Parts: sequence; C-alpha cells; structure tokens
Amino acid sequence: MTPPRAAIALAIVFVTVGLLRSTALPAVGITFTDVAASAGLIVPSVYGGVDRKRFIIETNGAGTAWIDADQDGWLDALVLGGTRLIDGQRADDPAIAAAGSTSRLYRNQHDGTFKDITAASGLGLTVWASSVCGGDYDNDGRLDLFITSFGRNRLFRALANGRFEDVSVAQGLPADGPPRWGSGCSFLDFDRDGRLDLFVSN
Ligand SMILES: [Ca+2]
Ligand SMILES: [Ca+2]
Ligand SMILES: [Ca+2]
Repeated sequence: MTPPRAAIALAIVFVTVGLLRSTALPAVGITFTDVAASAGLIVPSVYGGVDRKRFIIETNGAGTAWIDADQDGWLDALVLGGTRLIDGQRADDPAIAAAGSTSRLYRNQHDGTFKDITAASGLGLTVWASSVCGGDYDNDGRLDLFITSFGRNRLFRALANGRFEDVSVAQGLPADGPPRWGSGCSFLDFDRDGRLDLFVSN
C-alpha cells in the first residue's frame, strides 16, 4: 500500500528537524580514558575458541553489571564469563574451570581500584554466561541476581554476609531438561502485587 502524501511530507519534516537538531548540538567536552589496568580490571574473559570459533555460542560473549553487591554505597563490577570447548568436540573443556576461569565480582575499594572477591561471593561460575539482571525478588532490601546462560539459568539470593546463594531449584526455576540458551532477562512486577516477577528471553 502506498503511504499518503501527507504522511510522507510529515516524515520528511521530522527527519529534517532531527538532522538540524543533531548538527546543532553543542560539544559536551567529555572524553573517556581506559583505566581498566589501574583499576585492577584486567583479567581476561574466556569465551570460546581463541583462533577459531565453531559455534554461535562462542561468538557472543557475555554481559557485565554495576551492582552494589556489599551495600556500602559504592558500585561493584560483575563481569560474566564463559568457557571453552574441547577441540573437535561439543563438550566443555574441564581445564578452563580447573584453571579458575569464571565470572568475576570485583569490590569497589573507594579509591578507583577494585578487588577480586569472586571466591567469597559465590558467583564464581564457569558456564556459558550470557546476561545478568538484578532485583530484590524477596523484598529483604538486598539486590538479588539472575544470570542467564547457555545450559541453564541461575537465581542468586543476596545474603547478609555479602555472599550470593544459588536458590534456583528452591525457587522453582527449571534446573534440568534439554539445554536452552537464556539470553536477556529483566525483573518486573508485571501483576503489580509488590513482588518482582521475572522475564527471560531464550
Ligand atoms: Ca559496593
Ligand atoms: Ca533480596
Ligand atoms: Ca508480581
């Protein structure tokens, strides 16, 4: 169906105004500097083969999140990671997990640097992690985390001691069956009952 002339004219006006606005914006004078090394955020993330990637899952990489994991008012960094396949096979290489390559949680030390607290946090997963979303699903005032992966997803409840506990099974989330590829996720109170619900895309 051909769009009416009035609609085309209106679209041209919007595009023109948009172009004028985009060219008229003043320079903000902000530059970004890579401070990862001085901040202590330089551990490489493993995600699939180094020289060759055979499957789509190896090519995507994983997400990160700024969360105040220890509730001290300073944002901490959660960097998700993946793993690697045995050469020529579809099985995960156990050497990756054995070498301690995991998702990592870094505590903000209030001076521009971060300390790796993965081991104490309970978030040291060696899986094909994909994305993370945060929400206080049990209304205890502490931000809980949901991490999606290829294989199965996990719900982590924040404990008072700064650790996160995997409560996926206890909360009725699927823990077996054929593997699925959890991609994005979001906590939302879709029925407005005051308790966060969970949306997961696959
Ligand atoms: Ca913090
Ligand atoms: Ca909570
Ligand atoms: Ca709800």
